[in-house]
Amino acid sequence: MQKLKNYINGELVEPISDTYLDNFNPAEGKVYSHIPDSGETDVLAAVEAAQAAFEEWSTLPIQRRSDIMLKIADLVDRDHDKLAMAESIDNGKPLKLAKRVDIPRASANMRFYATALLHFASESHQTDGEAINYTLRKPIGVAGCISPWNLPLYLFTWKIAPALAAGNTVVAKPSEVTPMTAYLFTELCIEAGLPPGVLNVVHGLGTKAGQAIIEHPAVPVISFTGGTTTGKQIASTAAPMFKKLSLELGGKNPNLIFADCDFEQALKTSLQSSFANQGEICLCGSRIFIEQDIYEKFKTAFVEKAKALTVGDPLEEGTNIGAIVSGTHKEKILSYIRLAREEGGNILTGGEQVTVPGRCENGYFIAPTVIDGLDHKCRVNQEEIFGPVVTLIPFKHEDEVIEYANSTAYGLSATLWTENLKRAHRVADQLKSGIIWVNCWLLRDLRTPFGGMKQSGIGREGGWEALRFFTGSKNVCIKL
Ligand code: TXE
Repeated sequence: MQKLKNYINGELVEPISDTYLDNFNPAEGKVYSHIPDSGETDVLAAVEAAQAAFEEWSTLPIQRRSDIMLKIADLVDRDHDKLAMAESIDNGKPLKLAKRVDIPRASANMRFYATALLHFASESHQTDGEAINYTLRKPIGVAGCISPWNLPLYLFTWKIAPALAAGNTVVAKPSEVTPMTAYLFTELCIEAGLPPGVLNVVHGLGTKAGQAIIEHPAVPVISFTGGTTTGKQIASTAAPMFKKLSLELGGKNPNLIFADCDFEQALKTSLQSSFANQGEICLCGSRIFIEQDIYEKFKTAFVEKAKALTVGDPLEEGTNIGAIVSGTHKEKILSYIRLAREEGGNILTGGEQVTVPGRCENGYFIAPTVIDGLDHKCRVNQEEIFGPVVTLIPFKHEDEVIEYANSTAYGLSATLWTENLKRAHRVADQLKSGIIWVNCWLLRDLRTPFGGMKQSGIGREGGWEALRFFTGSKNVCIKL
């Protein structure tokens, strides 16, 4: 059985403790590889390597930094099919999704920041002929990048690319639930000739290896994507150490469908925003608010389409819904479905786990689930479920649905369906979300600021935001 290794100082190495964790194939419900159960000593070695590499990497001509990052992107593209297969096996997502979304976006993340760094500039201010100010933006040092299991290589590269492009060196920890593609990525870094210590990847538990990265005094900047609860834990460690912190956390995203929408488009895209990646995307629209006049029409059509989705072997072309990422997460989702029943909800379709015959009979599968009859304030409509579960809620007036949409502790994204331009601007302005899609979903321009409000996190990723996050600014004022 394959044993993954840490990537420290340019080499693939065993964990110092020589202890390993089981890595599951969620579609089959069984262990298929082992990952290092890294601890503080592994993290210390990684940070030392990153510190030693910082001077050279941070002063490397930017074209050289760009070239190496572009070479890595080329190798990701070369190994597209291998990486997509690995992602599908590790996460449980349909192979066709990994091929179409996860791996191309990982390559795009590397390319985007490999070229952005060539154009990243700062500003200068002239003060009434008295003085000239110029702002320096310099790399900070060793960046800690911690990524989750839902879009493993996509979100791992979304963090390390800007950190590296800005001239930092990195100690990264992918989720212990889905470590495989980050491991394969480190093999490509070696092949691309990334200098030793520039990127270090330490595998293991969040509360052990992850915590050791957060609390290491020589890691002044942390970028984290994961659950809100974990985000609070990380912030409580990092804040007293005055670390620079970016937190991309959970969401309970509203999807507002007005009667004047393009009905077929709203229906088709809402199916995607509800169940793509088994609903395990922090941007999924898990609360669907439908204007009363079209509520029954939308409900009937949406439930019919949800029923038609194929839950199956992630490797099969016809599969729409793959395996839930872990047994633990499957139980969490099922607990919320039970809670929905207790809170008086109607399960319109789904609501139970599914047995997929053949090789996947012991895998973790849940049917796409649609629930209505619940108040917008109940727990199922307030708490992140992070699975193939959505609720339908009717509304009569615009100000009513805006109140409902803004009623949770989260504020990551929102989707809005209307053909009325004034309403689109008016409602988007009032929604308390960091990202708002009108008549579309998950249409991404990497230059745009990405992040949430309230308990969906702090800071922004994307575009210049990420390069500003991963650099420190210094203003120099010179008397004329
Ligand atoms: O992720 P965790 P989990 C949500 C989703 C899910 C919940 C928890 O609702 O049910 O978060 O998911 C590392 N110090 N999202 O528990 O714990 C951990 O090893 C340092 C939304 O699977 O947040 C992993 O690498 N690191 C999210 C990463 O943090 C720590 C995507 C995420 O793990 C740590 C995933 C610690 N103390 C889940 N504890 C999104 N916003 O996309 C854990 N980690």
